[in-house]
Amino acid sequence: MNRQTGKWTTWGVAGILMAVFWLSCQTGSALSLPTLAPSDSTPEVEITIKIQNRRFEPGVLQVRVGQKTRLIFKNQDAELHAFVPGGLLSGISFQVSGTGAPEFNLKGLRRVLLPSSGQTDILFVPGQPGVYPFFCDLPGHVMSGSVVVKE
Ligand SMILES: [Cu+2]
Repeated sequence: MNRQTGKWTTWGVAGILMAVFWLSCQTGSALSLPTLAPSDSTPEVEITIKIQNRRFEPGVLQVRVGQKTRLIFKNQDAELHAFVPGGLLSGISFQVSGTGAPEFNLKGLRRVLLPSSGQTDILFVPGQPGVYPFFCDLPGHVMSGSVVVKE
């Protein structure tokens, strides 16, 4: 090995060490974000939305980017309602549980039908800040609300 090669080898090793360090930082930050995996014990924020007299109550919800969030819908009316999430859950992972009936389309979750006295939980981690309107699309129901996702 001549002097020139030795110099480049040193730089090469330094470069690899920097790449490994950078990758470990990336992995570290990725691991600190909450996921929906059962092993993830990150605390959840729970928000209960009551549906009563054809209204979502509260109508405006505030959540945070990266905060594991559980929306709990309780239909206290004697009739069927729907939760249409709009773009809120587009491109992110979510879980739907409870007595609601989720319906899907090519974009993801189209809506969840909420039976009378039923409860549906939607667990997700908000990804993008913004205001996401939601509504009930059953005929004649003029019901809407919005989720405000803050940084
Ligand atoms: Cu409705």
